[in-house]
Amino acid sequence: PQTIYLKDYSVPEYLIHEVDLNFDLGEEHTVVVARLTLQRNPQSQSPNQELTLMGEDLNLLGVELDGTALHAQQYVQTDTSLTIHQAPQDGIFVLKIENSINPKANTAFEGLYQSSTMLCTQCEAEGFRKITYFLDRPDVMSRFKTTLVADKDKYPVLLSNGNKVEQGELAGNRHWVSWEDPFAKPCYLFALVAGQLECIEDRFVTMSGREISLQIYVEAHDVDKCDHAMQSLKNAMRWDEEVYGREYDLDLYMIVAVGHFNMGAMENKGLNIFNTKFVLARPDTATDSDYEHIEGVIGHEYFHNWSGNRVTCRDWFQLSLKEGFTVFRDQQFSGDRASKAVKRIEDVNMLRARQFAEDAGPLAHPIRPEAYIEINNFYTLTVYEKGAEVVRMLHTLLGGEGFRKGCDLYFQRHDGQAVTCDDFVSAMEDANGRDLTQFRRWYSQAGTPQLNVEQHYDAESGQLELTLRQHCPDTPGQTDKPPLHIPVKIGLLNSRGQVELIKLDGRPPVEETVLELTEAEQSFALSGLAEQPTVSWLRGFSAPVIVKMQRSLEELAFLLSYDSDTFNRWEASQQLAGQVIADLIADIQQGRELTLNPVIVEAYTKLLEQQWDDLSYFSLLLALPDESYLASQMDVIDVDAIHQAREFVKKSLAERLQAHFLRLYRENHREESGQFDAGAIGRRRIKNTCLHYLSTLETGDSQSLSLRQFEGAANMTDQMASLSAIVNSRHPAKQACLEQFYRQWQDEDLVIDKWFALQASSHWPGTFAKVQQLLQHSAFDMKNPNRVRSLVGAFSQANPVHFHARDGSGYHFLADQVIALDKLNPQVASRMVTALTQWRRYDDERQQLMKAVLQRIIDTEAISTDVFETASKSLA
Ligand code: HT7
Ligand code: ZN
Repeated sequence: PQTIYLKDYSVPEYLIHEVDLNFDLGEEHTVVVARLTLQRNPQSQSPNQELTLMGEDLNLLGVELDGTALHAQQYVQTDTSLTIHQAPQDGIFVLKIENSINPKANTAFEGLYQSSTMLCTQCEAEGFRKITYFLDRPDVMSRFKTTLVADKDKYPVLLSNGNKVEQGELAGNRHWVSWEDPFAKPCYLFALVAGQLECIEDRFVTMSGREISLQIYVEAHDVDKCDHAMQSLKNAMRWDEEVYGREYDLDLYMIVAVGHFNMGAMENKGLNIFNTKFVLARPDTATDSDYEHIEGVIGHEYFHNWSGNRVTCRDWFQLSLKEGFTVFRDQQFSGDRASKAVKRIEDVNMLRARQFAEDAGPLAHPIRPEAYIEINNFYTLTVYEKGAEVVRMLHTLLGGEGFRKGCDLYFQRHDGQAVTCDDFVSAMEDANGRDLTQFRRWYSQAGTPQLNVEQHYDAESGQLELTLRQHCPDTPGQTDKPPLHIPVKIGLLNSRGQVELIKLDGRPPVEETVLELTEAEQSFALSGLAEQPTVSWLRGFSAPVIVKMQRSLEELAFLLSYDSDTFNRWEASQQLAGQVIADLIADIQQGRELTLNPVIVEAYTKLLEQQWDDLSYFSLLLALPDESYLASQMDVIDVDAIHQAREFVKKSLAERLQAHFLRLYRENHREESGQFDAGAIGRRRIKNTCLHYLSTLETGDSQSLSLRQFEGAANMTDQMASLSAIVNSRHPAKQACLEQFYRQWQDEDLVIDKWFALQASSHWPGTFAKVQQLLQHSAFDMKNPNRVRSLVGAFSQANPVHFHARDGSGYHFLADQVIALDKLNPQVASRMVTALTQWRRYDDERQQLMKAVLQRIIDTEAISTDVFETASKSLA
């Protein structure tokens, strides 16, 4: 397979000003007629006189140039292209291309495909070339006019980008609708939808007084699950006006929910297409976390209208330009909507558990990659989540106002353009008069920097010297990396746990400051300190780095009690529990008897005896670090010891603090069904945290507590939490509850996904056999990405003990599924392979087993380039 390099970028040889598309839609046979108005790009230096358009899986029916049919000698067709010889070099010309496609046969869900009874498109990154021949690259921006023709009964609703301009009836019970998008856009933002859909409507009045019609399209049985998505959309529209001064530009904003979708959602201009998972919610079918994700994803796609659509990417290496920035914007939005502290912790938790692993493994790449085989493999945690952290660091360095000035300049300068990450940083520099040359290294350097911090207090002078050293480990293709520009936010605490002011470089004293680390080693002198303070490092997780420092359990308990930074307070709880668990892991490995360190019991008791306003935050303080985070702290991951040690701590805490957990449970247990405010969410969260601890006791009382909650649950959060407690313990009603749940929800696909995922991620013995049985279940469907993720994905990515079974059965299972899935959907198959990429982190035996299945995948005949790239780079 061919590798594409950023260094080879050159401007397009031709421009396409206008695109007039006509679709005659049928599920197995759709005819596409494209009239392209082209011109040679005056900026192109290429001597090439040919016009090469990209196209895949297309059946070409005819080509005309300026009204004259071309004969077969005037063009050449390959599996991936159509080249017109002697294309006009001067002036505007029109190319008419007619081709047919088969949406029903398209199980890869790129281009035009069928989902249930509807037809829909997914064009990012390179799906448009599966619809018609085109210059399928984001720096070719065109105005689109689209006419859809279809059977009236099968496809009563016909949608595309922009505004509906005309419609009419045809003979044979057919009809047509024409759409026009006034904004030039790259073809990856093109969309069409046809189907039997119901529409939920609302309106939004923009800050300049324009009325926007908001429409959500779903299948009839889902009409009662759209209220939250609609409210989220209105919240996002208002928020973008208030925080970024950005207003929506068309008169219509449409969202369509589809059941078969490779990712979460897609920001097509004026016509977003969403995975149903990120639209549909009713209190009895969706959990609080589903509600939060829906609001986040609706916001994300809406925010793309500016950060992605009005200003787009020059090429796919710049993907983080739109994705990192938009994730940062959606994180800010969700933080403003609920609890900033909780949102930040959840985001960092995910980043550290998953992106840090990616950055330390064989697939590590900079947020702006330099080479790829298959661009779909680069929609990664690094591009999205680390990309958002890089934007957040700009926000930290420039301050809120400076960052906003930079954004305003960026949008004003580049509106209607396809630009680069460098252009984004330049706007930040120019708006703020700052030099960000060194900061730009974050875009090109892979790997998670490590920060060593030291402090030296001199009682005589009252000075505290802070010394920071940075080092970024080698990653594939990158060694000896130069230092980065890292913002390190700090605060000080005195021995009574109060804020100690920071006096640095003669500046006025402040409660908190950002140290700008630019050298490999750098010292900062803080003055006027009567006693040695405790430093609270990297507040709010101000940079995506690993801080290396030893803290005693007592020091961590002190920070857990007194740090005024909500992130670092939680961080102290994680490190404290992490250290206790790490000691137990060592005990297990040495065959020693296990006893619980009383420090953690004291720390938890203190937390449990306090009053908390933000109960969601309180539950996070009580949550033990995830197994994946604990694994990231070990040189050689020992999945069994991690699991055993963590379960031991959970159960021991439950035994010692049973009365507290039970009291908290009772105080917060209400039969609430439809409440989705911070108070109700917090109550459910803390209550279910308590239930989680109590269920480890496996007493008659704890079992009836979870069973009672399961039977009386008035919302999905409570129902899932209790079912999870039951499934992950020796509960006598386990099988009955699982059956009852299935019977109750068999007609709700998204709930059945939860049912699969819960069983696939259970740590209880016998899970692997269960997963194999579930693969044969009538509700399992390899063609549905959500179902695959909920069974194969949950087992391989959220069930370390069973997936990493010593006999390699989990690895073989995954390889079998990847190979089968690859024939249908290479994109999703490739994502499943990532569960195997961390093989170097395990013991020798497991390493051999994982390598062998990766090799088996690579050696499979006709394996896709998607899977080939992920598997072969994993082994490299
Ligand atoms: N920009 C969208 C990316 C996306 C996508 C990429 C590859 C294949 C399928 C896809 N579906 C959506 C989503 C987003 O980040 O907003
Ligand atoms: Zn996005």
